[in-house]
Amino acid sequence: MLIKLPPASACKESDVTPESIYLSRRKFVGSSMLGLAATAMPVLARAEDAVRYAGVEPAKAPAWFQSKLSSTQWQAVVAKGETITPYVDATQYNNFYELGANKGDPKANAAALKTEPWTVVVDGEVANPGRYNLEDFIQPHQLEERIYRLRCVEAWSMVVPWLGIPLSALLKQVAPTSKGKFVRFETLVDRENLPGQKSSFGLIDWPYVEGLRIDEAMNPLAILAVGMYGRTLPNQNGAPLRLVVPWKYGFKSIKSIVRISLVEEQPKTTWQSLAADEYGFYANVNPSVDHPRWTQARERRLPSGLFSPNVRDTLMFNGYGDEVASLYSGMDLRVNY
Ligand SMILES: Nc1nc2c(c(=O)[nH]1)N[C@H]1C(S)=C(S)[C@@H](COP(=O)(O)O)O[C@H]1N2
Ligand SMILES: [Mo]
Repeated sequence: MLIKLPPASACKESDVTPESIYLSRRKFVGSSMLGLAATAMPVLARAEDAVRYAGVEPAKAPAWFQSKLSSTQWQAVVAKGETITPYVDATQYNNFYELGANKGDPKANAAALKTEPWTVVVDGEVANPGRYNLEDFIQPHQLEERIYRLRCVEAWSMVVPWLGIPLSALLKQVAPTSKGKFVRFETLVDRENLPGQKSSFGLIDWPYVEGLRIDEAMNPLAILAVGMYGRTLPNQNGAPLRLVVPWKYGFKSIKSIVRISLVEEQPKTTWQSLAADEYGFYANVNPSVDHPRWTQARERRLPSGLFSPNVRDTLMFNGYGDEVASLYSGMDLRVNY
C-alpha cells in the first residue's frame, strides 16, 4: 500500500521492490502456476529484489511485532533512480559508538546490547508523561514502512526500508505543554556490557543525546523505527527503538532510545558537545556547506569499494526539500549548520 507522502519521497516510477511486495509476488507466481486467479501486480518481480533482502535474519520477532506486521502500511516505491541498499551492507557498516568506534564493531559486538526488557520513559513538558515497555509504547500506533535515504556526515549514504511510527503520533499522544519547545532523546547507558562505555578514556560523555525542535519533530517524515527490511532492527542498527530523520545527517538519528523528554531549551547534543565547530544542532544535509575537513557536495553510496566507489551528488536536505525546507525559512543555514 502506498503511504501518502509528498513528491520527493514517493514517486510513481520504481526501481525497487520492498520485501512485502516481493513476497506477495512470489505468492502470485505460485498461485498462477496452480491456475488460481491472481490480483494485479504493478511490475514483475526482479532478480535484484532477492539480493536486496538477502541475509535478512529469519523472523525471531516478538509476537507483538509479528501481529503489527499484518496491519503495516507498506511503501511500494522509493524515489526515482534509487535502489534499496542490500541488507548485508546496511547491517555491517555502522556507526554506533556504544558498540565500538570502527565500522565493523557494532555488528561484531551486537550481542553486548541487551534489548529485553526495554523501557521507554516519556517525560518533561507533557500532559501525559509515562513509562512504557516497548510493546505498550508501540501498541496504540500503526506501523508504516518508509524507504529513506540515510546520509552520514562522513559522506557515505544508503537507502533503507524502515518500519516505524510517525514521531508526531507519539507527540500527540503525550501532549506537549506550551513550554515543550524541543524534544530531547537519550540512548541506553550500560557501562557493564557496552564496550564503548567501558573505557574510561572515551571522549563521549554518555548517554548519547540528540534533539529536535518541536516543529521538526512534528514533520511527517520523522519516525521512530522498530524495524527495517520487514524485520525488527538488528542491534547494530539501534534496536529496539531509534529515531530516523532522513533530511539530517545520520548522527541525528539516535539509536536504542530509552528516554524522550519535552524540554524548553535547545538540548546539548553529543556531537555538538564534542566538536561544536564541526557538528551543529540542526545538521541538515546541505551540499553547499562543507564540513571543515571535507566536502559535503558528494557522497559514497553503499556498497562502495575502492574500485567502484559509487559516488553521487549530495542533495539539499538529502532530497526532502519539498517536505522540510519551510521549517528553515529565514534561517541562515551556514550559521545554523
Ligand atoms: N546512540 C547512538 N546513536 C547513533 C550513533 C551512535 O554512535 N550512538 N551514531 C549515529 C551516526 S553517526 C549514524 S551515521 C547513524 C548510523 O545508523 P546505521 O548504523 O543504522 O546506518 O546512527 C546514528 N545514531
Ligand atoms: Mo554518521
